[in-house]
Amino acid sequence: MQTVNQTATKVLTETVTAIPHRRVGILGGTFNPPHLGHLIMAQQVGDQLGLDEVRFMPDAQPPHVDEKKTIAVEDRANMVQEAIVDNPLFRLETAEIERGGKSYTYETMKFLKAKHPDTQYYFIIGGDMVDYLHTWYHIDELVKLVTFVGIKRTGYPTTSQYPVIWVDAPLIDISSTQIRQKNQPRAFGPLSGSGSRGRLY
Ligand code: DND
Repeated sequence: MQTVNQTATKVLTETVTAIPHRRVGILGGTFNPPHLGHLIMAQQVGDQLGLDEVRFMPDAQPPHVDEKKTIAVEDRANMVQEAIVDNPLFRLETAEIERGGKSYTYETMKFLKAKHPDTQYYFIIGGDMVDYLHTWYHIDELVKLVTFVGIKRTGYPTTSQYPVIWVDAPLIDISSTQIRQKNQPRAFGPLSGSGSRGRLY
């Protein structure tokens, strides 16, 4: 009898310790609009870190210190959904849309971590943003909730006062600002923000 119990305990312990933590990348953004650069960086991080999934998370209201003007979140989220739908690694994370208001990353990650305590979150940002982390809301607490992953970009330092894992990605010389300024729907297809919903930019 004693032997059976010991065996059962051993099996249970092994089962529990064998459950892997889910490792999820979060690519937060305003996605105004989303573009190929976002898809490439998400894929690179997913592949290089061997993540279970990468979630694209549109902010409801950009939380940046320098205010960002943007189109409606529903339109940005629809464009993201269209862009990622064929990639099994990618998902849409709607936590910030559902919460509404200013989308402070700390608030969102505190919420997601409380909901899924066993998930390890990797928050992906472009190398150009790493230098601004000190301006983020409650950054000292946020770095305890997530692992930041920085995408190397030429011309930007790969050092930070905060812990950041650096990932190489092919240089993607494209930005949402350029796309809005060029405003060339045919050149970018649905990601330009045109189509069944009409012109957004
Ligand atoms: P952006 O609006 O800058 O992203 O926001 C990025 C994330 O940071 C969002 O989740 C924000 O809520 C969060 N944030 C920013 C500032 C303050 C706080 C939080 C706070 O809580 O206080 P974009 O839509 O412009 O781009 C998405 C990501 O893609 C960014 O990390 C950007 O750097 C990156 N990216 C590129 N990286 C490499 N090569 C390119 C890129 N184009 C965009 N060509």
